[in-house]
Amino acid sequence: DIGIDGSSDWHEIAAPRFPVLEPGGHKYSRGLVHALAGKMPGAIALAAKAAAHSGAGYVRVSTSRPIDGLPSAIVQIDTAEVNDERIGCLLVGPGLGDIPQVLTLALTSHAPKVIDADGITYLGDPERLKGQDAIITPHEGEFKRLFGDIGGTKPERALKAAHRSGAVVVFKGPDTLVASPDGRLGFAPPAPAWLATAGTGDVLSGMIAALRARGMPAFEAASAGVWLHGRAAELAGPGMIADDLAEAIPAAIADL
Ligand code: NPW
Ligand code: AMP
Ligand code: MG
Repeated sequence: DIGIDGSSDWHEIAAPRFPVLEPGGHKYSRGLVHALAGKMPGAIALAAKAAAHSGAGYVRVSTSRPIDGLPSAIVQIDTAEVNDERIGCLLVGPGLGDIPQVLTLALTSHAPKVIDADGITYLGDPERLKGQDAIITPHEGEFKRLFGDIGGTKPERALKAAHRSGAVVVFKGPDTLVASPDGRLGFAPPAPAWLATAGTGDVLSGMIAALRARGMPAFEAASAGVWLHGRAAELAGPGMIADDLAEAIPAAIADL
């Protein structure tokens, strides 16, 4: 039985834990995000760009073919050092396509993880998340693929999914909410309708990965990421595309 209590908004949950930049830090101490690419390089490029704009000191992408437009990220062809101790967060799923082996490789890593998109689809069984320090970011379709038909309201379904998988669940949509296996629930403020456009989910996964890599705990990183994502969409305005959304992140952070 999971009761819905302790619900609160981002300011109560995550604002006090938002990372401050240490003047003496360096790129590794500011968080290394390692992203695993797949068949659609555009999606991981959006996520990598969003992670960099969200303050990750270092973004690395493993891929089997070159990815354009990412001069600040290290792009590694045909290697994936998923057990590098410096990884603050591993990101898998955006643009992955039908390469479940990449997900299986990610699950061998001890690093905290954000699993999105096709990574969620190819998990198959939420039991595979047990013992993983994972945040998953499903939309309604991905949620049903992984958890089947869980009854109840959206908050009840999210909490049951978090409880079953042991992962923090960011259940996306016009009314995104964040559920923790320990029963905490965070509600995002309503996001502008123009956020529903291709690639914005990929941007969100990169943002959350950066905040996790910068040291925020999973539930707080997920909540802060969702809140900043909606705020960046407001600032980017109607007609924005996912590329614009990633570029609006620094203004959303400056606005805090
Ligand atoms: P319906 O229409 O409701 O019956 P998929 P995806 C259902 C990459 N991308 N929101 C819906 O069914 C992603 O990262 C690459 C959305 C629909 O048929 C993934 O790797 C881009 N869908 C991959 O593409 C930019 C909902 O689910 C199905 C839903 C596929 O991701 C774009 C869609 O799910 C994209 O991000 C909801 N709220 N509720 C790039 N630039 O390279 C139900 N559905 O098939 O997993 O497709 O989300 O587009
Ligand atoms: P994805 O489904 O992975 O492409 O992610 C889409 C993003 O847009 C998520 O952050 C959703 O929460 C958000 N989103 C989807 N539908 C709406 C909507 N109607 N209004 C506002 N935001 C939405
Ligand atoms: Mg998506």
